[in-house]
Amino acid sequence: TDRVLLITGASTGIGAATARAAAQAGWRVALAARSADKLEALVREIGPERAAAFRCDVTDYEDQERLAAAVVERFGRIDAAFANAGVGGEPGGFSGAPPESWRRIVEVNILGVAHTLRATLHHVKAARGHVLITGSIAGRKTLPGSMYAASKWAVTAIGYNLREELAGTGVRVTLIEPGMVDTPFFDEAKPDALRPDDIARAVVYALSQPPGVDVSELVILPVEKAAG
Ligand code: NJP
Repeated sequence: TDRVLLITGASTGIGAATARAAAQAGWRVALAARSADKLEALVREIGPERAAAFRCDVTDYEDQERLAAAVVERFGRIDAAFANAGVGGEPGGFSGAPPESWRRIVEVNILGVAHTLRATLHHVKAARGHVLITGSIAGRKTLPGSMYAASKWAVTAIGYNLREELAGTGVRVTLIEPGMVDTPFFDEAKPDALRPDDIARAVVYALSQPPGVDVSELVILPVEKAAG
């Protein structure tokens, strides 16, 4: 296959692992994030015939339009878009977290995803392709004081509403909902969490289905350790 997968948040963590796994599975990968140096290193690792780097801030819609155009110029098409970029919150809850941290969360996690959809859907529809979105287990349950979880509830709703919008177009929509994953999302290592590869396999699984098979949601959790 020479199908093309665009990944936002591709510089580290889940996005970078997905780039490696999808390239391994035969996809050409367009890697988007703000850290151009990390993207370039990943392109060198995967190989410049199968991967290309695009600097993009997902909060800036114009930037995402430029991204989509640049990917089409480079690879000729966008078959699948993985809206994966996201940021975490700060502690303190609604009683104490800095309000600026909420703006960032809304801009990246909610508007960033919507921008990616708006900029790429035209191309993905033309390919009768696939949209994947990184939500979270936090988008399905309550977490005390968490604006991050609230943003992921919004992402869950975006995934469901997008699915309805795209009904009958042949475009598949997959919501990826991880539990805790050991990535630079956290300041410290998380030895009991999932690995980025664990999520990358799920993404490639959804992408690899026959055309008639629509994997709508994947919840992937670490096995809980026994108490005591
Ligand atoms: O985190 P990390 P993950 N414009 O920090 C990019 C969700 N999730 O892989 O721009 C464009 O390694 C950033 O790149 P850069 C989580 O909510 C995680 O864990 O260069 N890109 C980097 O590539 C998120 O939606 C866990 O800084 C921007 C990437 O986003 C997704 O998984 C659990 C950007 C973040 O990579 C990937 O997170 C869960 C911007 N403005 C859901 N801001 C978990 N780790 O436990 C950031 O349920 N990025």
